[in-house]
Amino acid sequence: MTNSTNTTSKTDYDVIIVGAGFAGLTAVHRMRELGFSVRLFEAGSDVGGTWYWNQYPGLKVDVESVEYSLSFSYVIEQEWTWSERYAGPQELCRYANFVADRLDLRRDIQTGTRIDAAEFDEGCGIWALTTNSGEQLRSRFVIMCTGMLNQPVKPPFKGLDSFEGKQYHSARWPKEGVDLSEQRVGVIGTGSSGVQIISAIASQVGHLHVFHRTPGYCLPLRNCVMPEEYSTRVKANYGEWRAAERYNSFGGWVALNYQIGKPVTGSALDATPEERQALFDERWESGGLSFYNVYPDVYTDLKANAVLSKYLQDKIRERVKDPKLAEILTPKYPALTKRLIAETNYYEVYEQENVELVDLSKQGIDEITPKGVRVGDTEYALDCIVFATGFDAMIGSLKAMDVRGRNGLTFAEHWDDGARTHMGLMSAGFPNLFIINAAGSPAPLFQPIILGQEQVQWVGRLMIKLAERNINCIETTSKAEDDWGRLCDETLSATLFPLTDSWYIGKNVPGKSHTGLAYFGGMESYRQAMTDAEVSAYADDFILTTFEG
Ligand code: N01
Repeated sequence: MTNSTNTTSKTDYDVIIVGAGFAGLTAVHRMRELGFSVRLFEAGSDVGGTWYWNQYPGLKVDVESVEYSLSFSYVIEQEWTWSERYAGPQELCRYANFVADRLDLRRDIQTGTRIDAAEFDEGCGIWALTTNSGEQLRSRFVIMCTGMLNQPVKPPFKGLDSFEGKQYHSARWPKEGVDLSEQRVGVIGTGSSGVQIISAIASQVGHLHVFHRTPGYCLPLRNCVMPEEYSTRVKANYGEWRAAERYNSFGGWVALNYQIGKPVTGSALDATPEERQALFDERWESGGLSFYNVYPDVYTDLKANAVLSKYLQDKIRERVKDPKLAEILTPKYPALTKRLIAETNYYEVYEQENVELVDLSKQGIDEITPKGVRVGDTEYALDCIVFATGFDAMIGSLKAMDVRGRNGLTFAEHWDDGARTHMGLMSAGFPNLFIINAAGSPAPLFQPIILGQEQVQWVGRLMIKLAERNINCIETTSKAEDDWGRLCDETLSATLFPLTDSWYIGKNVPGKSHTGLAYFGGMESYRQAMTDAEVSAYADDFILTTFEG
């Protein structure tokens, strides 16, 4: 522990939180429970986070609503009832509002206010933040709840700005909706966003061109009106459900055919073909992302994975009648190494006469023209282009902000060559700043609401411990970052994920490094690392400072 001289220790709040998604709401509640003064700033005009920003047609959450919800409040769990098995963004935003009102969080939340800049004052260990209206605020701690999939990316196509029609990004869809009827629409991208948009708009638009580069494993979501019996049963057993979620190391969700999914142990290769078929069929019928809960070695062993991949490839070939089209739409990479895509009647859309797939696997988009999209010698005339081209995942939102730590260091500079964090929670040179569901955490492979809650709990306990010891500044070390980055990369290379280009490993953004981007070792070992830091009283891997005065 070092001592330093206090310059101006006056603060407006103990903690400033950025972002009013589920993690931000959790953080406000927890900080207040612990007795800290807190203020949350949100750029959007309302709470809801990712569900506030993503409101494109057809969007449904791909984890069951009863699980994709906050678990720290018994009152919230019991009083809120979901209307659908998989809620849409409007209902998820209503839920976020319900949480904010029911827990009386709103008085500490300022919406419509973006934090434009944050600067660490090294003289006193305090953050000075500036909002978009020029308001200046000082806080001892900052918790960034800015989301792992928040910063949209658009490929830098030649002629992008020349297009005379309308263009939209899936992640910034106008809340008032867009009338696409009779329009010639082009959708670029067939990840989760593109597939849901395509399925929803195909029957409304005049003509739909799908610009398709890599096929994904798309599976039926099987959404439905929430069965009352199911909702009641979950509420009566929420404790058991939540525990099962927390200890499901990959995924972090467990619902299966409205039951708690039994954890599967053992190798896919040791099971008989009949056993595998029965397990896979059960998941297929259950719908959604339940294939994440199959034999654990599908993540690590190509032969085990091939069994699952073939099952899912056959399902696509059964659904797509035209063999040539089926070939284009069938992925060849190991299943699960890119996020599964939960859909409703996606493959069937291609049977419609007004829908045309443009295969980009051999010839990419050459340019956007004033009239549409050109691929090779063909120009596709369009009234509207939808970019469903994804996000600068894990690091994008912090890199885009003007956050300056020690020596004016920004995240854009610090993470230029790959993400650098310790446990995905802190970054060297950014004292007293915590990040939730971010780079270096298991967030891409675990339910981010649960992870966010556990991280916020960890931060809260840390802040209490610091206060008890009269320490007012904590910072992780470069060595801890190096070690954690190495661990992230080792856990990644022990899996099949490096075999496929995806946002999990930064390969959706040209030139982006995968180093330290996410922790692939599962939630149990991640939790252990967080616990070890606490047990050691932050002695290793952290610098603790007390400012006098
Ligand atoms: O983004 P993506 P997303 N030319 O990166 C294509 C979560 N999410 O917004 O695969 C042509 O997955 C790219 O092609 P390719 C979920 O975790 C959840 O769909 O790189 N195409 C790909 O098809 C998800 O995984 C929900 O060959 C180009 C697409 O754009 C994550 O967000 C809903 C291209 C991008 O797909 C991201 O999903 C939505 C180019 N130059 C999202 N560049 C639910 O809960 C990119 N593409 C339901």
